[in-house]
Amino acid sequence: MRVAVVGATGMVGQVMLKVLEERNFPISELIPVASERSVGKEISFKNNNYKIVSMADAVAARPDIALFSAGGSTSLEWAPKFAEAGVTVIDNSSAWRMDAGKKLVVPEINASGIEKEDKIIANPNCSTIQMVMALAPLHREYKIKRIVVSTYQSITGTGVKAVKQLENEYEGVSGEMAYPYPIHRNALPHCDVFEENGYTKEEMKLVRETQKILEDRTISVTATAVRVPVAGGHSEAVNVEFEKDFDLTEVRSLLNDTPGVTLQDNPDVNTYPMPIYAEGKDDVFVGRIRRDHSQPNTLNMWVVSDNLRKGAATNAVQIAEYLVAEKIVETSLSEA
Ligand code: 2RA
Repeated sequence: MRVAVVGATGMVGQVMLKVLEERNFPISELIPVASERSVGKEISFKNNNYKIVSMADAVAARPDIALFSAGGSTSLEWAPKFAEAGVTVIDNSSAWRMDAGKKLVVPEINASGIEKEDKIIANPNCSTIQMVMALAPLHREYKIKRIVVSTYQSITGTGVKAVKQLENEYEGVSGEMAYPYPIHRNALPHCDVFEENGYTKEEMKLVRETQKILEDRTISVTATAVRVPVAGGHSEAVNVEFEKDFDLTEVRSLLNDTPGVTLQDNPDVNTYPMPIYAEGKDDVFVGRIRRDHSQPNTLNMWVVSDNLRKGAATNAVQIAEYLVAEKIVETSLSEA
């Protein structure tokens, strides 16, 4: 496979390259793509050096698959150009996620809906991916009625500028601000921008994307997304009401049997998910599972995952793996 990584120098792009290498994705040629200022620079991949190319040159090279993590505006402009050239795009931005004609995919849940005609496939938002990974098996069994979720999101979700801001604040030096306030010793109830309805885009992604991925518009979701001075991953307190009652032992068994989900749930010995444990891993970790006694058919859980991996890069690479395994993408366009 000839694979382009668009946004190869960014945080997620770098993790995409790492994951492609770790999972030995069948790459015959890598085409790293970044902004004009990076064109010509070299990156190392599988002990080979590759020159970064421009978007136009990457389209002309006609890769088989293009993994995008370059922001929504770049994706809106360039993903269609790659698609028109016959390239299958897997895009990590929010640009295409709610487009009725585009698939929004978490492979373990709905990859089977991908067809050859899908030339732009959307990677869901990180906080959505980890939540639906934990909830999908329970939805199938007990049918979700309502979700109340509070997130505690890593600064890596914002990017390099936020990581640098926290480092500066640790060291007591001033510098460029990624947030309107200090993040050190703080918690910001402000991820992405505010919409007219008083919720942030990040909170509304949890509402809209969850309904699309689970293919159920009857699911009610309300969210509060908070940025915290944590690096290793996003954490979420999820309260979920089902149409049907459940058995806690069965809930644990369903989660335990779900590929990509790892139970970490034994408070008696201080075992529960934490970002310092999840960092660098691909699973979604679930713990603090307990019945919500304040109302029937309702469950509480704590969900943690590395937002740069399963929340972005790994999910995108897993979609690419599915495309190859199911022969949805097979021939190398350059040889066609
Ligand atoms: C964030 N989910 O955490 C968003 C984008 N990565 O900021």
